[in-house]
Amino acid sequence: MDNELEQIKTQAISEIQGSTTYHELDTVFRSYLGRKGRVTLQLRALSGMPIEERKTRGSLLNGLKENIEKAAQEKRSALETNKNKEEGAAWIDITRPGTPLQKGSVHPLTRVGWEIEDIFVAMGFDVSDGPHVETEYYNFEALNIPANHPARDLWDTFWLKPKNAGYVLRTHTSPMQIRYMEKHQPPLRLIVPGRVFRYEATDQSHHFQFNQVEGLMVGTDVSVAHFRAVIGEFFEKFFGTRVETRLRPGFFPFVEPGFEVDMRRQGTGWLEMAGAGMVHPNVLKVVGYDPQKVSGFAFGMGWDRLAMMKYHIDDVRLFQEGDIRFLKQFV
Ligand code: FA5
Repeated sequence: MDNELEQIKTQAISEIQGSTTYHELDTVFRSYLGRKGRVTLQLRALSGMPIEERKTRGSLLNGLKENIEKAAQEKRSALETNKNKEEGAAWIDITRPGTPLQKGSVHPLTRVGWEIEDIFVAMGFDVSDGPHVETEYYNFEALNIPANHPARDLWDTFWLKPKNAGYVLRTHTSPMQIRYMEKHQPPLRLIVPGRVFRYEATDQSHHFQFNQVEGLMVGTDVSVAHFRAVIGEFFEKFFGTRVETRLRPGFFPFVEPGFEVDMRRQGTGWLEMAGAGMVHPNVLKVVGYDPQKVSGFAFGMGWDRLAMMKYHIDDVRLFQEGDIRFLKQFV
């Protein structure tokens, strides 16, 4: 093969092997052996040549043509194999069962919160919420706990800086008693579910941030008997059975008399569930009510403790650790 044909062969084979798609391969192939391809034109030119030259050159050109066709055929097969491989990798068996999606669930404390609200709403209670950052006035003073009163030590408080600005993370939901009474007139029935914060060490039944439900009922002749009836009805509905409760005397500056409410379920000891009492006359006066005409009861219940009792959880900290193995039980 003369030099020129040798060059065409090398170039054609290299271009053919470098093709990455059928389309590219076809274009290369046609540039040599298509109707106006380089080799085709040379084949056509043979007819004008003297017979001897035509023979020699014709055989060389036909050899070249065969080489190009062979190389193109091989490349076509190679592309075919790759295509099958790629398609094989992307192939999806739509009849295969899928991986089930992980199902989320409502956090047990949220669920308990909803249940608490439903039960009290059914008894005619209004539901309200208040700020987590509270003023000293609402968290303490208006609740009959003046500055420097030893009762302030009952609640270990997170003070916001600077301390003399008088802002705290509310230590209980009781400030909402004041805020609500300032805006409403008796008779009233209210619950306030919400988060509270205390600067204290944690243990099985104590957390530094937990949830309470405040309850307040004010009207004419509201008495401890009303409180017992309401709280008894609540426990029965919440636990779906009668539960044993007891009232112990307890001190809270904003009630008089005050008591602690304990409850016991089969197989468990007594657990303090709530602080409660008859609203102190000073508190009624602060919001402009006349203690001679109206009376009321108030309570502050540990919502996390209700969840502990309901689901037989022996450590309150589990509710806040976000451990998926624990939370999965409540799906
Ligand atoms: C109070 O916070 C009063 N505000 C309750 C009250 C309201 C009394 C209205 C009278 C009238 P006490 O600090 O005891 O009280 O908390 C109330 C309830 O919250 C407790 O009975 C308990 O169930 C729950 N509790 C208290 N401390 C924690 C804590 N660290 N972790 C989880 N639950 C707690």
